[in-house]
Amino acid sequence: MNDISRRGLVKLAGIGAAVATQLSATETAYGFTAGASETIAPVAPQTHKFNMTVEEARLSVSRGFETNVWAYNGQVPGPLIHVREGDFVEATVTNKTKGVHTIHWHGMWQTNSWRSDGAPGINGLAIESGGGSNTYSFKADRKGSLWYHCHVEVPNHVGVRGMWGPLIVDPADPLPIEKEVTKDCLLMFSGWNSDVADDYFAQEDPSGHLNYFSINGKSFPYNQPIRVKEGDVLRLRLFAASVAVSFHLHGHDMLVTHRDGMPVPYPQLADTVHVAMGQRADVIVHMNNPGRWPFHDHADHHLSNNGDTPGGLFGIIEYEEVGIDDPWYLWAHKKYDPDFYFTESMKKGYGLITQSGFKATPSKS
Ligand SMILES: [Cu+2]
Repeated sequence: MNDISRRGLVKLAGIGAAVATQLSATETAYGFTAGASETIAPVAPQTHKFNMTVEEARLSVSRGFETNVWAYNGQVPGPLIHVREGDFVEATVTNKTKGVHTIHWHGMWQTNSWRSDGAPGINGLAIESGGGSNTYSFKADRKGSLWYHCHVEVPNHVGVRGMWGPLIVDPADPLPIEKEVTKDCLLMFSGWNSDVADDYFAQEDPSGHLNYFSINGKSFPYNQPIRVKEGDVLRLRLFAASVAVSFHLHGHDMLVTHRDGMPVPYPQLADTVHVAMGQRADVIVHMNNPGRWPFHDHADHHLSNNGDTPGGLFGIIEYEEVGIDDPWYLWAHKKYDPDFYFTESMKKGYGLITQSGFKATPSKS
């Protein structure tokens, strides 16, 4: 080995040691190995140009409960936007509804692109109803678990009309622990108000009286299990889109690695993770305890469907090893959708990735 490459390695080891200092205590306790940072070949930034729509539709959230939504590309949650740090996004959005809307790209700095921030009357205009359009252009200058949402009459449009979707920016320099992840799941938490379900333009603040709650647009038991196998390293990306959650997972500790897309200085083990309105938390879980395990919000009101329990923000992790055929298992006959938590979509490369499973029923106009 010559001196130059040795010096390079020493330098790299120094960087690795810095990361390891941050992570080692928790990672060691947790059974992960903190490897030295690897050099990552720089990738040329790409430009992702795509079209989006806002459509009037009916979303079935729970048995007996449908609501009017303004759905990005006809689906709730809106389609996954998945890019890499440093890529460029050019999204042309056409508004096919009777309301006015924007897209705010929550978390982006919008350096030199402030007019694409989506705050109406402040840095741009809302997109006109009945076919108006706007193009948002910006560089993905933030990384991690971001999201997008409308910024018009937020208590209605974001609060109870489903105007939100995930925006994942892969970091150029992922932490060693991120490279261990074998399964990615995105969970977007929201509330609904059946009193205003049929009236897009109800006058009262509709987010003040929520009586249904959902993960990715469906209340328990109409949502889906997360299927894993022993040895999986599961990342849950938690999005408090329109309700705050105290997310609890049975049988495991979760390592909180990122808040709002950014690595936390001291990753922390927790069995309950609070995510305030608008925030995101990434947690990584070592799947080492085969069984069937609930995960749920610990705000008790959120565990009901208009008062009926169990319901709302509740789900189940199913280990393959234990199967699902106990006759008393309440989800034994569930039809399984492997993309309900965007797991398959996250493997499909970059750009705008739609999910047919989240399509709402188009409204007749
Ligand atoms: Cu809107």
